[in-house]
Amino acid sequence: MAEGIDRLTRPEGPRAATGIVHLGLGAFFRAHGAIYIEEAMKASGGDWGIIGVSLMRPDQRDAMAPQDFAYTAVELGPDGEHPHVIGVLNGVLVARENPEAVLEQMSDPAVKIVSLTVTEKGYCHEPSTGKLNRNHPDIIHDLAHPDNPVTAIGMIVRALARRHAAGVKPFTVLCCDNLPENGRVVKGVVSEFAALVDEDLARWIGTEGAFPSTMVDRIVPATKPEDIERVAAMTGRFDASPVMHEPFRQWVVEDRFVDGARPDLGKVGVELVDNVTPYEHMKLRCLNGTHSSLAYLGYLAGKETIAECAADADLARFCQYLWAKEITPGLKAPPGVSLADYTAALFTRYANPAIRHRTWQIAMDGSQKLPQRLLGTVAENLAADRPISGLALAVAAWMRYVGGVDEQGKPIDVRDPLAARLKGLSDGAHTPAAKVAALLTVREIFPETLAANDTFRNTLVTAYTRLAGQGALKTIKDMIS
Ligand code: CS2
Repeated sequence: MAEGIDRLTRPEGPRAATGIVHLGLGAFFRAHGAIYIEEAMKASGGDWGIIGVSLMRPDQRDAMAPQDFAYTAVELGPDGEHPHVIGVLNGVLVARENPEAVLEQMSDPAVKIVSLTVTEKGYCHEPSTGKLNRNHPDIIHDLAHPDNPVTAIGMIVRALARRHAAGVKPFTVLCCDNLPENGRVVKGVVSEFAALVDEDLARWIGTEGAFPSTMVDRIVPATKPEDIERVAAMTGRFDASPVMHEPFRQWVVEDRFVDGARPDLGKVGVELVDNVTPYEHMKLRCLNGTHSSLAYLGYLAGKETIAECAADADLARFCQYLWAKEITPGLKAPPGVSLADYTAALFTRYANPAIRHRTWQIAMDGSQKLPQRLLGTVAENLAADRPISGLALAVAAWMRYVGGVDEQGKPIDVRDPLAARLKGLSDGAHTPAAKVAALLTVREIFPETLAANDTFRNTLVTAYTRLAGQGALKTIKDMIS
């Protein structure tokens, strides 16, 4: 701890009783949903205090417990850094240490919402189909040990089973991850898992439960050690776990909660809608689609952050090209939204030099991200005779990336649940065409029809060959000139 500096303390005032359990307490939720929920309680009251759950590691709890679970959220704006102390967390549980405490908390009738940010891979589904992966070792574990679950899905089903048995209504499951129709996907995997346990339970979840889909947006780079030092110097308080975020935020939520029980989110700028799909397509494809494209191409080109990519004239033009020619032409804009304004604002967000969002961080878990970010657009463009060369270049860059060697011949630290398999496929093939063919066989990522499409395959081979032969920057330059 920085010497002579007091530890951060909770903001004064009464503490709200717990109404929400949040699974997967990472920086994103603490910089997004938690702040909205705190503001909603300040505006309209309600018992919506949050118990966070770390699924695996105790670090987050251990860092925050000495400061009574308060933390600093720092807005990184063009005019400087603005810290706010957030006191909405009532505690943090660590599921691996004590799954029973988590199940008890989730079974408490006072808990009305279980929200989640467990990242794409946390749903143990097949990204290309959205179905539960029944061969997932953790799912096999949770089916065999229902009172000792390790996955969010196992925890939700067990807690719902206990509520069902006790005659307590289900909680609303509020997914806040970047999945397409995220509520529907979670409902699907939860129902499939529940049906393997007890048909009656699955029926009850289907009729009484609620799984609203949401679109979440705020850029939240991982907190770095130097951020912790800077926050201490800025605020005069030591916070072991601050979060850093951009000024922009958006949360669009389908207004379907069990008994309508939720914080007054509409009061604080959350958009409550009947159908989130157009918002979520826009966001996943425009933002996350280009984020991943810049992450793979930028990483290969030696760019450390998205802001560095945005400052590179060729990568910037490539990103604008993707939006204008390949992504937005097939999108249906949400009511009242101009896609041109939306993407222009996105570019300004990317260019914010205060946000040091690493390409390596965004490149993680590509196998779980590609389908909803890039491949859906590719499939629709192929069907409608629209261009795909920019998107295919991004997918080819991912193929190079998972090969595990950068353009200088240095190893890449590839983080992905399928990393070993992807590397094996890439290493086992010796020409660009063979590598593309090998990686296209991964059905969890590429659906059969897309993998079999000759235009897609040939465009990928051309792109891969260029990336391997002349590097990412030259390939991009040639493509957009
Ligand atoms: C990013 C997202 O890490 C990633 O894959 O694309 O976390 C992105 O920053 C958020 O979705 C922005 O809302």
